[in-house]
Amino acid sequence: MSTIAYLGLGIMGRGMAANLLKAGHGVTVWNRTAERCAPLVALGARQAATPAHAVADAEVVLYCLSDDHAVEDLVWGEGRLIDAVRPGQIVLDMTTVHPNTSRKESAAFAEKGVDFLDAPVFGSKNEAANGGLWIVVGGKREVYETVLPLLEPLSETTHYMGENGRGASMKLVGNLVVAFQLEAIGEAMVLATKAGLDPRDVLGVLHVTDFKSPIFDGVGGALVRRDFDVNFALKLMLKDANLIASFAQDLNVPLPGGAAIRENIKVGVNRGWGEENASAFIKVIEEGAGVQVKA
Ligand code: NA7
Repeated sequence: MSTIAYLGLGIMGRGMAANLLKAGHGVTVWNRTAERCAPLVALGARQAATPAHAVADAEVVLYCLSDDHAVEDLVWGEGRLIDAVRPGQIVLDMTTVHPNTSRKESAAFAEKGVDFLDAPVFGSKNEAANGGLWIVVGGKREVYETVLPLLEPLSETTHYMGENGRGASMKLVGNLVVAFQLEAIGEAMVLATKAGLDPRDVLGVLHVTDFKSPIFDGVGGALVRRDFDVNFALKLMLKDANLIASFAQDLNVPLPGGAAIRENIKVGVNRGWGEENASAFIKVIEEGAGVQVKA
């Protein structure tokens, strides 16, 4: 069993830290808002007052924060993680960040004799809680193989994508597909509703066709129930859409569809739905059509 530090106990981090504890690892947790550590302490975690205290005895350090700015704060800013790590430790960043941020982290940790993996995850609240995430990893293959036993209780599958930055790149590629699926089910359900189709009948057909998708089932079902409770916040989806746009810009890849979806997400956040589930931007499509999808 390993000695682990888990930093950042948001929706994703708290599920992953709990699964590491359940797998029998010794876990020390830290979160910027200290009260959020309580449920993990109840499961047997040790709570640290600072990131430096959390990583002092750790063999492996994992963190999952909201965005690139939070990672900058933890590593080089207030958290000063870069001063706290020791040679021989392994650090995994599970946040969705720009691949350039992953490469910057990797270079900085390498100077300290620390191996780094970018290891963002697909899945949201339920998959994090149930150990059903899909993890995409960039970094040295031998380091990936060393940490695989730790990733198993967190994930349904893990995927080695190549050098540092490639895990982060895969995550943005996947999130582009997710964005299209949300836009697709939103536009389809709004059109169907305005055409007088019963939304449940529409979902019944989509569920069995050769273009079915678990996202269509999940988001479509929540849409007819008007359930926008947060699994993955719309404000974070906007963050990801901005990352995808910047990543594509760096590579001079046109993403006309992605750009259109980003505009809808932006409007949704400006309408005050940023703290709701990512699917809440479908309300922007509804407003455009003057209908509401409900059973
Ligand atoms: P949440 O539930 O919004 O959690 C975000 C976490 O990041 C939470 O622990 C925050 O601490 C922490 N955070 C945010 N800003 C900072 C700074 N500046 N310094 C330190 N810690 C910070 O997000 P999710 O768990 O849903 O998502 C996490 C990632 O996975 C994200 O990249 C998604 O796109 C995918 P707090 O509790 O607010 O003090």
